[in-house]
Amino acid sequence: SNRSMRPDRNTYDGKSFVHVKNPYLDTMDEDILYHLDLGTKTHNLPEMFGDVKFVCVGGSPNRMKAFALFMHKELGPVEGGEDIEDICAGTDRYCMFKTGPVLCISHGMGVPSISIMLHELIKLLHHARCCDVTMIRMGTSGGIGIAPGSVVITDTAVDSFFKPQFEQVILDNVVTRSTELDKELAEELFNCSKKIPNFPALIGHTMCTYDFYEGQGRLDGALCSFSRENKLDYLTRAYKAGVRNIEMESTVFAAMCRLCGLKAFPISINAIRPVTWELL
Ligand code: R2B
Repeated sequence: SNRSMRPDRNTYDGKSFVHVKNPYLDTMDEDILYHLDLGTKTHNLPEMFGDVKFVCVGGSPNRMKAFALFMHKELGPVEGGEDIEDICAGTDRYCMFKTGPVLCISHGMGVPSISIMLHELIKLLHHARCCDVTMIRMGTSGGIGIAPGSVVITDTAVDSFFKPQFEQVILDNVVTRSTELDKELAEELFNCSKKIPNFPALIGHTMCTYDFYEGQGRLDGALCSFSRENKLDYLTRAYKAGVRNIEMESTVFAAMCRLCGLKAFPISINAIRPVTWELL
């Protein structure tokens, strides 16, 4: 047989499976996905999720439910009627909806919140033996020097120093992980956006910060230790480095998906004022 296992890409028979890079997982009798209220002994994960091809994540539970309902209608008449149930109803940490091959999950705000969700979601996709999965973060963000309401398709997720990397603290070590994304996917999505009338979209770098206020140069937090000039200087340097929007999850999203063999891209819509920065 010409069946071949490609450990480098985790492909089998041309299909790409999800990597989990943890030798301890195989030795565990049961894996409990605490914050999703799911587990390998309590749920039949392959039956529930085996057909998932697209995972859409976003910060707010209500927005993810609205998107899941939209997809539910788009995909046409399906069993179960008009409504969809929150699969993670047993926890109020995250919410999850599935319609056909599309899984929608909320991730809360910031790197630690999305990272907890991604650990458990990636293990879920692995246990369910899903293949050829594409992950999309559909988030909100603040644009820099671009029209409010426009959509940024991220080609590279960068940190606060404009570097394409994510620094993960592991025990007391700092491990630097790449945040490089699939550029072809970004182009593909951009081409789709051109076919939709009045849909302002662009490709650019997305900067991920650990703080919404001082970390993003806002002057209206409880603390502000820099001047208006410092802020403009920083945002101008970010713009010159290719950054077109700022949010709080893209680097860990890119780094974790990349390491686990998942195609991923973040896209984010820029909120209308006061979140969009105009560079004069
Ligand atoms: C965008 O919006 C949230 C902050 O308001 C945060 O989750 C992000 O990345």
